[in-house]
Amino acid sequence: MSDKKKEIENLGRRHFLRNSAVTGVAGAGLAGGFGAGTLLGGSGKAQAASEGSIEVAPGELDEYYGFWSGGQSGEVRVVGIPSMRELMRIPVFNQEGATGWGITNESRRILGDSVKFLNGDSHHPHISMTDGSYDGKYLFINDKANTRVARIRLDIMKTDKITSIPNVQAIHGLRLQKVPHTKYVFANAEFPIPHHDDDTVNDGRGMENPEGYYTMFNGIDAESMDVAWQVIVDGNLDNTDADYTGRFVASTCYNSEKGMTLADTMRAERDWVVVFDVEAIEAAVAAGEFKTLGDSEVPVLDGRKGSALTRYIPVPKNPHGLNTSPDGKYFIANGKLSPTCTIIAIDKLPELFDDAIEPRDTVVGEPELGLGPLHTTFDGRGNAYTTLFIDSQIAKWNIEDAIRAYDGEEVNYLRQKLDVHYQPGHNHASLTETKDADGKWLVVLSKFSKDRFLPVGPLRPENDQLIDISGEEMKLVHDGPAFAEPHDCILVRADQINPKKVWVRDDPFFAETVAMAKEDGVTLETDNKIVRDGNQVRVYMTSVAPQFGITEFKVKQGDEVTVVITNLDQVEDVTHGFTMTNHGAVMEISPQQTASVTFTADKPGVHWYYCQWFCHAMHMEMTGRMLVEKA
Ligand code: CUK
Ligand code: CUA
Ligand code: CA
Repeated sequence: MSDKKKEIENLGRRHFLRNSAVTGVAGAGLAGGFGAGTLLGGSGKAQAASEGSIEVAPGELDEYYGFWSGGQSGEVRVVGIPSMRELMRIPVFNQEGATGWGITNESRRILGDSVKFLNGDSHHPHISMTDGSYDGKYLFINDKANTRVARIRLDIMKTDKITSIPNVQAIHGLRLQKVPHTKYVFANAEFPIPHHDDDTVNDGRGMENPEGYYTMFNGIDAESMDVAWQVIVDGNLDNTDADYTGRFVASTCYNSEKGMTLADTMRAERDWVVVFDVEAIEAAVAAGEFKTLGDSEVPVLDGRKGSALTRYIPVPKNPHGLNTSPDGKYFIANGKLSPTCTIIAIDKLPELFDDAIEPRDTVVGEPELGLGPLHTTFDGRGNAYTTLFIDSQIAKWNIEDAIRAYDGEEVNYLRQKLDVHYQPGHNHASLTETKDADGKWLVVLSKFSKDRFLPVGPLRPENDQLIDISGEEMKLVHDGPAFAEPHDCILVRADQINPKKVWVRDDPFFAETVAMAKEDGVTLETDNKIVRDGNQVRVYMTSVAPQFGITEFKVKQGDEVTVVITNLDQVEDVTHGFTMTNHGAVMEISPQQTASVTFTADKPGVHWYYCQWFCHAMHMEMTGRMLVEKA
């Protein structure tokens, strides 16, 4: 195809997408709400890769870890940057057959009662911080689908805690306290539900009266993962971010109308950002100024309009992303149905809480950027990068210039617009949510890939694009297809993460299994032993490539069998597995790990088990037999 023809086709498909996106909104009667559209205009074509900049040669390592939410797949993915190679998948809210997540006893304990859910919807991965820098200890992520928050231990890259949040529906926005350290995980529950006068929630009464619906902002203790407190708000809650003093957290609300339909949620020209005063919340909890709801013991505070705990700052219109600039100066709310972002000066918030100024007095800028601003990220050099969903672009703009323009100065705050492909949601620059923002790489999570990859049926991959932002100009350097559906990602310097190479034997991840073995008088590191306890049979064995410690055991039909395997291999990367054929039982056993799985031996006969993780030249022969006697 000629270059010219290609260019025409490119334009054609961009227009198609853009028109359909606008029509979708116009159909709801709102196209008139948008501003003039692009101010600079797109460059029209992708830039060529700057020579060699993303190449990570065979045998070389990436400079950054990326942690990707897996969206409605419920998992977290680890990606190398700049190569964009997927390094690992960490199952969280999903069931996963390679490692046995949701199947092994260790993972089922972590999933707790919520093990009954086979799905999750993870959006916002964030790593714990100390003094505003990543400390590499934990990664937290929300589950919108089943109202949970999970923690991943980054030394082993496994989920180690999952908490179901009571009295609310759908945890969406999630961020961490940055300073002095991550004491709290802040989690926005999105959907308002009926609250009742007798301090219960959503028990079937009051369903016809949306006026009585509320949602809550949640503070979760990052160490215990218990919910520390909940704050009732007006409207609903979308995204959130914290400041660099430890005192303030801000959340967007797109449904100040408390509408129950799409049209209702778009009626008001302005919704708001609600700012929470964490110190005031803690003081109110300490003073006992709270109630509890239903069976839950979590302190519940009233943060509705007029409360001392919150302030509501009007911003246009159905705002979405909320991002703190890495210099700690600003909260930036992304307008979505307004072509603007709203810049809120954090140093004015103490005055606002003292009622010395009005809510809008905290707004120091409101730059017009283009259609559908969703999320903003930063390079640490004073520039912001905002995704424009409808325009399919990234707008690079200068924050201080935008503030000057708001003051009436004639200054162009827009630096560049770059086409992305297509319909970007989140974007994220390296280290941007910490004070160490280094402005090297920008990842854009495009919701549509359309024609960028070979077609794979009606369901298409997303397109995660990598942009070099180290220079004056943004340069698109890589397209990366991704399965459903990365909402957000973070980029962390490789030296900030220190994963273990093999398990340590006293790891709390399998401590309960070790305790069970102790009660059975079994030393996991040496014993191959079968313990019968009524109709429960516990089969303890070791593994050393390419052999299980027990290659034959006998049980009775109907027995509940628990297989516990301790992998004695010390060699990095020699992971074994255990799969019992036709029983749905599977697990990963990495070097020095103990893992266990429980199933019912409900079929008489011979059932082979095998190692499903290729570990050795004789891996195929790493098998054994379970002999089930007829009942
Ligand atoms: S949200 Cu998906 S594009 Cu859940 Cu952070 Cu904005
Ligand atoms: Cu052990 Cu394959
Ligand atoms: Ca609204």
